[in-house]
Amino acid sequence: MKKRKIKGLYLILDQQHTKTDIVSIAIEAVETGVDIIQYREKVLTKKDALVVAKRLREITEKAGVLFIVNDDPALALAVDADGVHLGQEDIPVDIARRILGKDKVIGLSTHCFEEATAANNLDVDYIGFGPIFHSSTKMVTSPYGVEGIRRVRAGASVPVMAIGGINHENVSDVIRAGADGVAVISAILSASDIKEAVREFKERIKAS
Ligand code: TZP
Ligand code: MG
Repeated sequence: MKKRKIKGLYLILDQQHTKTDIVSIAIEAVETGVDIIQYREKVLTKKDALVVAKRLREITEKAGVLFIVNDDPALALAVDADGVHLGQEDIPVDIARRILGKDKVIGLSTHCFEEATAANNLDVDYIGFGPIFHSSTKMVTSPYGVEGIRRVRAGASVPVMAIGGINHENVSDVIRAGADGVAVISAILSASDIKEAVREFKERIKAS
């Protein structure tokens, strides 16, 4: 099966960053047009994470939304997710590819220009690059700004998802700078109205 292009609004669901159940957030997000959902689990046991991942897979499958599991190729395979997202400290891309096969999506986080360039020699389907702005989710000392996106996009052979402090106010600038999509945590997870937050992102991305 041909892999879909990675682009648009990429929502990272991490229960550590919200009091609202992430499964209910997923339901609202797919109803309002989110393109990709990532399940990011840093706390639960594998067994409990499997229960959440299964639910998220059902919800995304039904809606035709791409589903990515953070860190864990085995969990991704167990629930037949569309792929996995790896950090620089995670299992190497070539090993993940061997585990997952050629049809699954592999994404890689990059946090500097060297890592972004090095990703061109790896079998990845997209890279995440950031932080673009200051973020309430992650300690950031010197964000790259939209200039960073421009530079990474120019040198990248795969789609680039911008991450870090992206919100309704700055998303248009990020897309205009060349990002194929935006990966978001707090601007959606901490919104009082999830549907409205997703809708607004989608409209701004479309208009950019
Ligand atoms: N990597 C770079 S910044 C960041 C990650 C995981 C946090 C993004 O979260 P937010 O809340 O969208 O700034
Ligand atoms: Mg990781």
